[in-house]
Amino acid sequence: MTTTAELQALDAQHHLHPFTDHGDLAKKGTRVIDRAEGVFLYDSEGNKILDGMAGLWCVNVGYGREELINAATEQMRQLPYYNSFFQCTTPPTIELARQLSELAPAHINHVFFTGSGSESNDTIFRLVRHFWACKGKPEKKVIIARNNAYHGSTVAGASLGGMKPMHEQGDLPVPGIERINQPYWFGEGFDEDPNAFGLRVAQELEAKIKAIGEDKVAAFIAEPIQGAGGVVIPPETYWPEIQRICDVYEILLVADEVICGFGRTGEWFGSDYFGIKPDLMAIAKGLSSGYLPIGGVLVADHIAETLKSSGEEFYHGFTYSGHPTAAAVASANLKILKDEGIVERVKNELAPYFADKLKQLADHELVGEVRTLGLLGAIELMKDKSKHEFFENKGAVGTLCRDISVGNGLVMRGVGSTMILSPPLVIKKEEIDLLVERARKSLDDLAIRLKA
Ligand code: PXG
Repeated sequence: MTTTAELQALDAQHHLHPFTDHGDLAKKGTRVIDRAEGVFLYDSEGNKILDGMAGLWCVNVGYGREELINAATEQMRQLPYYNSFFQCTTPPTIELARQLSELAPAHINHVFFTGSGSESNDTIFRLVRHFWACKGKPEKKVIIARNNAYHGSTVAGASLGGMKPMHEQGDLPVPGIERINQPYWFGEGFDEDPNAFGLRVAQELEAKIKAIGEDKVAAFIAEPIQGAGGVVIPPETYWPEIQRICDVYEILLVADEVICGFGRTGEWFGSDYFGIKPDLMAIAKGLSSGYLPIGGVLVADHIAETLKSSGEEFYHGFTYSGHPTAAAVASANLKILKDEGIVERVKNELAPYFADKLKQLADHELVGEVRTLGLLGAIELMKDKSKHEFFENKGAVGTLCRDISVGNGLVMRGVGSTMILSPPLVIKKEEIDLLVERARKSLDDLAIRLKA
């Protein structure tokens, strides 16, 4: 058997990791995750770790689901791969498109398949421009996005995203993208009434559209709740105002549902939670619970009809668009979510329980705010909460807390000095208790380390 040390040495020699400082990584060594069951991971040293992040916000039905394994096996035997180009399709692809049309809001009945969330947003970038060109308004090209948003790592994904360090590498964003502020009340609007802040930040969209000219603006893109940006939950006033503005100025509303989709908020989509009516929705992650890579763009009827009647080809698509094995697994995953009533259970039982338990951490000396929505949670760490004072080096504190937490048997993700949680949707109440217990121990350990 290969030892952990041997695996780590080979990894360091040959594997370039995503979003990783490799010098730092080589010093610490990688953690080798070996197997998983339910909500628990097991590393190569035999440690059992509660996965508070559902992989990377994606393993919604938990690990080890035989239904998904069987769906993949059966489909691979029947037809592992065929494409959707050249007037072809496959039965699992058709079935998944049908299921998604049923789950999506009533005005959405088409899907364009991709292999990931980034590809979905790249598709959206091209699709909105193509759509307006088909409508005879080719000058409607600008896409408005938000600071600190995450829309993926491809050129369009990273450009639409609002992560400065990503833009600094390789001259991004590409032209044609404008940006407004995020509705991050705790970090950027703390002195204001939250609802007044939400309204004011939403109205930045209107001001931006007016500055550019509505005849030049194609779309506005945003995550219903920003995930990788730190679980930024907008005040109640935010989304209705955004919807109003998009309607008034004829701007396509694009919801990036890559994290919020498939039950994370206690509704099927974050858009359902906030009562908005997007024209396009990017999906991935929870679509297959991460068992196989698959994503897509859900397309509103009026856009699909425009494309279908344009008499033109949309010159866009991927080898793996509508991949039959990935589609079969995604279908089986949606069936589990439906048959087991997982989304309703998140809404009625788990989200209130999670909120109640996690908010008990707000009394900790390091915790400035705990916020949750559905099974998304954020714990904001502060240097001095009585003065609303953040740490100078937020990232170092978040990384330290993350490492302590994994050592204590809980995966939390640090975004700056905000600790993030997004557990599998099948987590049990006693596992939520364990999660919160380990999170508290990690905060206590962190406080000791920071004082030393
Ligand atoms: N949109 C959103 C809202 C996302 O969260 C993507 C698009 C891109 O999806 P793909 O499948 O191309 O990765 C994402 C992905 C993190 C982290 O550290 C978050 C994501 C990916 C990797 C890391 O929180 N989100």
